[in-house]
Amino acid sequence: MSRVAQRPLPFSIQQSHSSNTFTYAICGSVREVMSIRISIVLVTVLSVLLFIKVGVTCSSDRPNIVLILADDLGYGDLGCYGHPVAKTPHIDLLARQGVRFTQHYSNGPECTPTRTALMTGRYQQRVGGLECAIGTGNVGRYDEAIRLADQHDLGLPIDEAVLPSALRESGYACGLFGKWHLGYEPKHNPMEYGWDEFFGYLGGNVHYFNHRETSDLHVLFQGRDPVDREGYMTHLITDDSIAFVKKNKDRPFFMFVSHESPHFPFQGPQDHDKLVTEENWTEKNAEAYVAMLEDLDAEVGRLVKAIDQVGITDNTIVIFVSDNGGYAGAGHMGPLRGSKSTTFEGGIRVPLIIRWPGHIPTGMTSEQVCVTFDLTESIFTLAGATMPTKTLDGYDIIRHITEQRANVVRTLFWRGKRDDVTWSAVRDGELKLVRHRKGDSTEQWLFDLSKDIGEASDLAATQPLDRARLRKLLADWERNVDADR
Ligand SMILES: [Ca+2]
Repeated sequence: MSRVAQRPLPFSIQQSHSSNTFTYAICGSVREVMSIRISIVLVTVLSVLLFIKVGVTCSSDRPNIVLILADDLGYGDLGCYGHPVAKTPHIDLLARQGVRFTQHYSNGPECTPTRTALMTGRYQQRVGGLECAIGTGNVGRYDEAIRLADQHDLGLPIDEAVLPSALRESGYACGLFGKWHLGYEPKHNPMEYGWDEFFGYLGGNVHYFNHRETSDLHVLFQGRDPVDREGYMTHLITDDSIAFVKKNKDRPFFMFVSHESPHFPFQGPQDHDKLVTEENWTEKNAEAYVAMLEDLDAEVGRLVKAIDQVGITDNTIVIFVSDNGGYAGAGHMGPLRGSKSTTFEGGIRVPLIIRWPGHIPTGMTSEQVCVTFDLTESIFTLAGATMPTKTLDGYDIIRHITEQRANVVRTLFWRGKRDDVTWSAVRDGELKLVRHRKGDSTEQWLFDLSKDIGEASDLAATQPLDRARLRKLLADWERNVDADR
């Protein structure tokens, strides 16, 4: 007992000594009453001080979150995922320092849909008009999107976007650097969604050197204002990201580094003088593509070095991920079938690497099936942010890793639209149903991914019960998300 009583308190008691001295000058019952009152006041004051101290400690202990999103980076586009040519030592090092996922999916087979899921933490189909990439200059590309564009409403509705606003409310500094692609209208400017800082472009892709869209539209913004900058897009994004890290290193921050690379137009950092016009905007160039990948890798390395140099390595989660599969004929999808815009694996299975020294294992490979909005769920939890009233669809994948849980079985859905084409898919455990509809014609396939990662053997005819079961899952899910509009 005496040893416990002599243990130093976690706060100073000098103030109580001095107050107690004061009480001894008062005599009789008055002295006792005063003593009790003063004690109550002291306990209250100390409780408040302790609470404030604990609160401050928690706040400064909350991790920084750096989310690096590559654009159209295919499953096989990194050295650590088997690219045959490109050298990506910095991203490979991140993988060795953390966890590399082999079954991570983007929520959409294109840019806008995946980014919608990232910002909302829910299936993007719960929001209208965002199941296809918004076209250059704010163009809707399927019926619902066209309707919304006509009424100047094509973009992410403010009340659906929860990620930056919730983190900001919980005390995080929030910065977005690079691509937005969730609306061109002023009411859809990123600054309206809770970002403290934004530098980047509103649409899907720009010329890497003059930063204009293929239509010659000026879309580069600093906050709410149009801006002109000199330099290669990937480098400008990194420059502003590093400045944000230095500025906010002493408080919790969430930074969304939304790279353009390696999306077309295919211009490497040395291609200043290459003539890029509307005619050759999407023209493939293997050499330029590799140069873009290697430059992206170097810029990720430059950013991570800056994070390490300001001394916040252990309290900063770095996530590297892609928004959809690689562009056909340019990106590498490794053993996967298909490419961007399809719901074959090549369109949606993408690299994901997470580094958080001291909290998650190093050099680990995870086969846990996961998807973009799992990152949203994880970030919410890490930031201690207040969960939105709408239920998020994700699974906390970072907690899954930190607690080293056994892999869990997932049932996940995809649907993307463009013109009269709809690509859909459902993955339930290892079985996956893929459906392609164009006008009135429908094709569908059933695959067992545990044996057939390349989706080469269609089981639809030989496993009709599985096919029917997955079709029903997909139909039920479509009814559910469409009812949310
Ligand atoms: Ca993309």
